[in-house]
Amino acid sequence: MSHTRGARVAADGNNGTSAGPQVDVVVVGAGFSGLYLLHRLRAEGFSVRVFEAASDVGGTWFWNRYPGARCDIPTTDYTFGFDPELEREWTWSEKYATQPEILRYLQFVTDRYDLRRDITFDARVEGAEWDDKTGLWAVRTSTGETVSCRYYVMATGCLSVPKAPDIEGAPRFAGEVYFTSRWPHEGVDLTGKRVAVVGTGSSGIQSIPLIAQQAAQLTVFQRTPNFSIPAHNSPAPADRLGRLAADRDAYRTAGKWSRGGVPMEATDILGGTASEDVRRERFEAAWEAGELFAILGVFADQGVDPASNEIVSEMIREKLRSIVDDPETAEALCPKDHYLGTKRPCLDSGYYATFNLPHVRLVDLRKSPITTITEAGIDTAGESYEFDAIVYATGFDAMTGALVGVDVAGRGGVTLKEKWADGPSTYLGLTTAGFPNFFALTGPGSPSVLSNMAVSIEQHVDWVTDSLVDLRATGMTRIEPTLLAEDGWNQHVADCAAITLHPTANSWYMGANVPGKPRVFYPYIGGVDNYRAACDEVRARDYLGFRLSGPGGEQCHDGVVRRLQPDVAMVLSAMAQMELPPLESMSPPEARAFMEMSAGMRPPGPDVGEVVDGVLPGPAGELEYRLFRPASPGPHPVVLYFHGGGWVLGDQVSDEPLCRDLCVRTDAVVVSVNYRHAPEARCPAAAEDAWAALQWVGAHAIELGGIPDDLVLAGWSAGANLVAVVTQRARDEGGPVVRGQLLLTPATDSSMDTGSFEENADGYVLTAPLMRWFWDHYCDPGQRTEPTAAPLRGRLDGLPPAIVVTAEFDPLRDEGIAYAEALRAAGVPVEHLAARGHTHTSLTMVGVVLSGARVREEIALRLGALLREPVEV
Ligand code: N01
Repeated sequence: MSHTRGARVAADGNNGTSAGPQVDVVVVGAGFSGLYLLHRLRAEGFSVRVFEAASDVGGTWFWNRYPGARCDIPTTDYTFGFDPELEREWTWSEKYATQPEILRYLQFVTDRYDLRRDITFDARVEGAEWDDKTGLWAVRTSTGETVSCRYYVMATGCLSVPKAPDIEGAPRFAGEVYFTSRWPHEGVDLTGKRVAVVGTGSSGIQSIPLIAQQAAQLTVFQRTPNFSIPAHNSPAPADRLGRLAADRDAYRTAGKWSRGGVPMEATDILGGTASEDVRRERFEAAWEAGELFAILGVFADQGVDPASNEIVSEMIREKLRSIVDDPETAEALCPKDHYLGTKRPCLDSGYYATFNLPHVRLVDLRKSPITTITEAGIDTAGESYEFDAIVYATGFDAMTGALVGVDVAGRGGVTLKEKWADGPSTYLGLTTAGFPNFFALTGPGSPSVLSNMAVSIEQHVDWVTDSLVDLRATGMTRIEPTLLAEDGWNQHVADCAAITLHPTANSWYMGANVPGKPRVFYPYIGGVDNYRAACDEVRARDYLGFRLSGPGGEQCHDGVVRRLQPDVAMVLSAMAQMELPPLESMSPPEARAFMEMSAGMRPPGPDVGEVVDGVLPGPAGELEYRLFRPASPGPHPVVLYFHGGGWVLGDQVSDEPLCRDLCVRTDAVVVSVNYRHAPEARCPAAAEDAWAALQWVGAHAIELGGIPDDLVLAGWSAGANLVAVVTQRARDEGGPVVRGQLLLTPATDSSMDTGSFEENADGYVLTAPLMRWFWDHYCDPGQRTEPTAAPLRGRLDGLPPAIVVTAEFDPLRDEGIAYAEALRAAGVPVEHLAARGHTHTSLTMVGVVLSGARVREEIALRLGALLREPVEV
């Protein structure tokens, strides 16, 4: 395609239809994202038209002109980084620029790249329809124009549609009414007036100190107190400027590959284990820095661990109490109903101190809700107030409001609003099935509002532009995600959110601020870095999860780009970085020493009531055990547990965090018994020991604080293999009574030729070579097919109910599934839990792989049912 500078005619209008599009791309919105997209597409030779509802560029920064409006990401970072020349030509005056300065910047960018000539202002896009026959979009605007285009991009922003005022009586008020998000361009003079501000999110908190400077009386109506820290606005911070000046490219690259889009030193300090001095020091540094990501990153675990979060939250409350003179007002301002960060914290300039002014008053709507707005003011349950002006700082229909607000109809006339009635569904937050050639920049399912928007916008624009260039180069004219890819992405977005505290809050991130809006977590919280890697991978794998077609042919590499649980992926990547030697390259004693050292670094697992060490008699000497007793009064059911480690590694304490977790979740005594290991004691020594342990524990239940005959066997990996073996033997030899068996990612067969063995041969901790090493140490080839080594080959009828847990990325997955199916076929009640996105080891990583907790909870529920179910003995 040739470069058609300034032309409004698409260069590629040939997809086998008689009429081509009027332009290649229609873009909605001329804010940060629309402007950069126009620049990039034009430079690549695409014809583009941008429609903008406002009378000028700026998007968010055109509309939000309320006093005090500033960015909350330092302008060293909240700025375009795509062109070093542009960066040389523009100098920000402050750490956090004001709205007028940001608007001037966007106007400067517009003029510098001569963007205006392709933007139609005062034109709102009202509808867009896909024609599947022609492969074109028809885009309708409020000016009556309809434009056909090949690609339709909504660059409409995440916080651009104000939430409708949902307060009874609002239209009745006879005084002046203002919305922070639609502030009059000529400004507002509130001097000498009685003013109400409703809402204490970022907009309220930024504007209240300035409104207080003018108003004769200011009354702030607060429903939810929000966390706010001082912005400490000043000239741009010297450290960031210094890093930028020293190596601009390195600084920008660090931002692109950071979690939030701003270069930051990530900490591995945990709130719970840090000393009081360290806690205080880290908090004070973040408070002084006055940066969002600093206060959100005081501890590595504050976004996932309530106790760690509370440490930072309480330190903020302490600061607040020290600023606000009136203790009752201070207490009302203290956020207590949500975890720090689960609603966006604010950066303020004198917000809390404003409440010390004699003419400023806080009304706590939790105590005294608004009953109605009257002609003269606001009535609460306790009092009537009269005002000259009401300012609504009540927020936005975030992330999806602007997208579903336009009548976008995809294939078959289905609208985006219809498709997303139960919540947004996207692939990469950019595209959605049924809507070919449609892109939503910074859409739901992308990091967007959780990140530095400037960085996220550039990444999205680059991805879309590069994709359109790729399509053109290969003669493709259509791109659409598959349902498989989209469902997989939605699942990944939800998995990422589920391990955080975010879903607990009534936030706009959750759609909770708009009545009737679906409650899901809208943005992607897996990090700008991980997100960028996923997008890059999709392209590198030749558009994985997309269907492409055009004169160049058709292609579809269907698949899911992120299948591992996000925290499992993090652990695997951290392990890969350590370049650890493979266990099978070591001797068994070396491997044992290595495992013991690693175990010393993990979290210990939850507290239990009591831990008791003991020994029991085995066929070749004493067997050590460790018993974990619940804190609740006994007696308790008993879980006899056998550890994993391929019959070569481990002992009665090697799975301690898992045993503690089982103890707490099931409220049962867990007895973890050691057994002899190979190669010193080969098969069937371990199974003989496990059998002896079962008999002894069965006979000594009362002594151990257990309920007689209320016993299940549990084991992980090789330990689960032993459980299966001794359960079969207990059936054959008439006891002891076993109520059930928990087989966690069990080794059930020695064939090592299953699909999962090949698929997951490498990269997921338990590798195929390691499994072979275990079998070779444990058992002679001739013996491996005996049921004492391979329980899958044993007789399975008449066994107690089983809970079989398999992990998706485990070489042993298929033999676990085979065992569950064979048990079921033999008439044994079986609950099979398939742990999606987990590995052989990840479910045991208590306190490290947080997503494993959900699976262990499921296990505990089922185990609890087995233990407490009355059975005929
Ligand atoms: O909106 P919000 P915002 N009666 O939704 C209250 C970005 N931003 O415009 O929490 C009484 O946060 C509502 O109460 P509650 C930033 O990402 C950035 O302030 O629902 N009160 C809440 O207190 C931010 O997060 C900057 O209980 C009602 C407030 O109104 C996002 O935009 C500046 C109510 C709304 O807070 C949105 O911020 C500004 C009712 N009926 C915005 N309805 C920067 O600093 C709502 N509220 C860059």
